[in-house]
Amino acid sequence: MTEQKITVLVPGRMHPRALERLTAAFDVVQTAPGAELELTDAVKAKIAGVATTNRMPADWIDQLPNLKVIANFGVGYDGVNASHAGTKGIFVTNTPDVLNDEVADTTIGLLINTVRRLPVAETYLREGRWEKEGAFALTPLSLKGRHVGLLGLGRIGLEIAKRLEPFKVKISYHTRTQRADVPYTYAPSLLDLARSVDTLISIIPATPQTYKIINADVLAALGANGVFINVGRGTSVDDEALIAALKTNVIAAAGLDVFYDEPRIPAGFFDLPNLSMLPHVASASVPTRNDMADLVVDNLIGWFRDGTLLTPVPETPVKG
Ligand code: A2R
Repeated sequence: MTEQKITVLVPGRMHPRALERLTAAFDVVQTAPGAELELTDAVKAKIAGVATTNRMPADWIDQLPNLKVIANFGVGYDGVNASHAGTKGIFVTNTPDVLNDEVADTTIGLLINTVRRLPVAETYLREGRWEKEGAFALTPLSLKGRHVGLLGLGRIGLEIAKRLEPFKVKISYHTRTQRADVPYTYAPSLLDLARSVDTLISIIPATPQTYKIINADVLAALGANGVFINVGRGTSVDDEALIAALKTNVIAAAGLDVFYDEPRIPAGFFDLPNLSMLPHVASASVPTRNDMADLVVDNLIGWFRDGTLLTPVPETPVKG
């Protein structure tokens, strides 16, 4: 196969199935985390494709003179400088849609964990406290009768909204552009959304415009019965404001799957009994991660076979 002559760089870690398929189709150069671009100029000149897990800054792109395409593992590609790649005629792909259901399912799980304190209740049982101390304390919060606001109603946000419908909660949303195809109430700003709901779910990408937009004002608007859930990106949240809001009951509870500087968690988070945390696992099942791995590899194979990209990002548009 002609693909075997093409060199693909894997800077750092990569899903094992993606790596296995890449190795079968291409000459793969994999570098260690922390030494991603430690390569000779001759090797750098051979690299035509990159498969990465959300890391490809401009200066890495600039070191690869013959790079044609960067395939990102993940729907969020904020760690890949796609606009810089675009100016150089280099295409970027991501892995949308194949993870929508998994992330939406996990979001509902995290919401219920947060409101009904299920992980705390299980720990109580496992520690033998049920038998010794009696029934686990009633949860002050309930999902019943809530009004949920979605910050972001894209591919994943819409799946979350559909899953919320059978819970009989009211649903509103805020995006920059109102959607004509949904029955949910539109809020023209994030602050308007926070004022009108008691539960806020963030499922927006990390961009300069979304940086720390969930701030003290938004949390105050959400109110004392408020629940905040983040399954988008940690950079959307002002962590100091969130810690203060949870400590002083400006809001009632929060559930986070994503963090500002993963896997480092602010020390203040661990002391908050009204915070439920997951280690960024929303898409982390074997079947869903396999589908994401296949999409990474199929984008690269398609491109080097006949110029087909299955899922190019908007900054580098190509017809698939
Ligand atoms: O604003 P719009 O109309 O482009 O709607 C998008 C919304 N969004 C924003 N909403 C308010 N203010 C912003 N500055 C802003 N920027 C984007 O986020 C849209 O409704 C949603 C993104 O949807 P998709 O592009 O379909 O992304 P998907 O697949 O739902 O994934 C969302 C994010 C990923 O970027 C990862 O960071 C994370 O979830 O896994």
